[in-house]
Amino acid sequence: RPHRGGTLWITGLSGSGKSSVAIELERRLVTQGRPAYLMDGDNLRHGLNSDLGFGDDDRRENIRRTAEVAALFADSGSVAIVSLISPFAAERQRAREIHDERALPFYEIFLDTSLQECERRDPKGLYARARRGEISHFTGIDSPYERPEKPDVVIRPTDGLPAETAAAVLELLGL
Ligand code: GGZ
Repeated sequence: RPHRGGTLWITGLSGSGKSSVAIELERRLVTQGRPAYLMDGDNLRHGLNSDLGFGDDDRRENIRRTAEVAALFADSGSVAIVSLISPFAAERQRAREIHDERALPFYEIFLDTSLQECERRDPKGLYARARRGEISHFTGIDSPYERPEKPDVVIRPTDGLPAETAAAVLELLGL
């Protein structure tokens, strides 16, 4: 029986914990023998999306391209795991439609970590740099993040470690 593909689309602020959960999701699926592939915004910006910056238009194009590639993986029978801030509701909706049009499963997973908590963690020191004015158009500081209104899954920092959260997400989605 061939595997059914689909896309797990993880949205949230920088430092919200998207990558950690995404890595655990990929690890668990692959361990189960399911083809899964992680697409991380930070990594994609070194290759496929290396021509894009952080202005609104470039972020929209970043989301659009990544959604198209995710749909290709999903269509091939893989589970595409996307870890992208994807701050705009309209483009996340468009990503869903790209999948719907091809009858491919798509789940929006919201890493609901507050700006205050992300800024406290600041693993790469980016928030501090943004506050000092060294980085402009930083999400949550001087660039918007539109919270999902009806995400398929919400993950909060109090829900546990990434490994536990990932297991719960896969259980919830029946994957
Ligand atoms: C937001 C930025 C910015 C600005 C650099 N705003 O937490 P990180 O560091 O490792 O991952 C973030 C990544 C965001 O890229 P995305 O492709 O996910 O963003 S979007 O979906 O909005 O297009 C962050 C780093 O790039 N980074 N400058 N100005 N994040």
